Amino acid sequence: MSKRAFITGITGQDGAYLARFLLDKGYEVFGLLARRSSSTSWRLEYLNVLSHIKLIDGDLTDLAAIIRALRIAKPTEIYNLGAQSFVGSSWDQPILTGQATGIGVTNVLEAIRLTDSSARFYQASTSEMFGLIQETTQSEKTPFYPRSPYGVAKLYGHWMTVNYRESFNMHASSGILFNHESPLRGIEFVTRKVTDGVARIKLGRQKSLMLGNIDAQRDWGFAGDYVEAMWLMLQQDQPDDYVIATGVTTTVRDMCRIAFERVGLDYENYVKIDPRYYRPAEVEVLLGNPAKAKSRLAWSAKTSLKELIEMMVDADLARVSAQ
Ligand code: NAP
Ligand code: F7E
Repeated sequence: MSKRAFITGITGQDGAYLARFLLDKGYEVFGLLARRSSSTSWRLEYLNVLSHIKLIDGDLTDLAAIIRALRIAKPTEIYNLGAQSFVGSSWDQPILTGQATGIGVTNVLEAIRLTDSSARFYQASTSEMFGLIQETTQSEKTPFYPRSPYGVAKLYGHWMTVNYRESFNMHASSGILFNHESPLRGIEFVTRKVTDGVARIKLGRQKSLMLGNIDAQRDWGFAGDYVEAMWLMLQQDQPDDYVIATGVTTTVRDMCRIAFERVGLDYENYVKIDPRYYRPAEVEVLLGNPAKAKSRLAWSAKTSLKELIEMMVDADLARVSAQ
């Protein structure tokens, strides 16, 4: 029997890459579509996925819609990637973030329990749960200390995943993924904001780039590498939690340097600081230890930050030139 996957957040960055990955493995792929007023399928078109998947209308805050979607899709694997995922917005929309990013996880877990509890479940947890870091390098054993409504909502979803695994013997795994980016990254996130800005400046469409805290440090990897880790977690005999990271951390400032150098410019001449982009509480530094994923899943990040940022600058140059 063919394997069937159901992905929430399929129109997002990771959803598109995961759908492509699973289609290439021969899966039948279904996705939950939170229908909005405008088209949200540009990423699925970019990866030539849209015509090969089945989209089912529904919102993560609507338990009945998720049950209905699971009855239609009958999946063997469920990937919960849907969320209000922008940390900055989570202070402006803390309740919506709690409902979609937090309670949404329980809705999916409950829907699985009520339909077919033998289906395997993946939860998109995050390094933002470490927030105010309690150890220099963060592993599965590092205590959590979230610093935003987003981080708090994700931590709730993380513990619900652990709880359903322990209470109902469900095959529920949680990937604690550190930042991962790609040409399909939303424009509000700092890497894509920078690579888009670099392309516009190089092509004479923009003069400068306004950023917030450029001394923040992140462990950045490529989304295309990270979706394989999600899939590997669901292929294990036992469900578990895994940190997925590169093990290298870099400042926003150095990421800017790499991006501007790609087009022969010096970031110091273009990047300006605008306190509007400072956050009420900042996560200053994140650095993951992916040793468990390496030993148990045989997974490691393949793409360096330089390769990633150059790929993103090149894609934005092509996009902006075509506009
Ligand atoms: P993304 O591009 O922001 O995608 C989020 C997806 O969730 C979109 O498809 C969005 O639909 C959907 N969504 C939002 N609210 C929803 C709701 N109420 N009901 C149903 N769907 C809803 O995020 P991403 O970067 O692909 O990340 C995927 C997941 O991993 C997210 O849960 C994120 O929090 C988590 N994560 C991301 C990273 C990272 O660095 N990328 C790291 C750790 C964890 P629309 O397109 O219609 O808005
Ligand atoms: O910020 C700083 C900002 O918004 C990174 C999400 O996918 O990864 C992502 O969350 C850093 C922060 O990502 C600007 O203050 C400076 O320190 O790209 P970001 P994030 O907040 O790390 C985690 C793992 C997730 O789970 C989330 O879903 O960059 N920064 N200046 C800026 N950030 C933005 N967005 N814009 C600026 O102008």
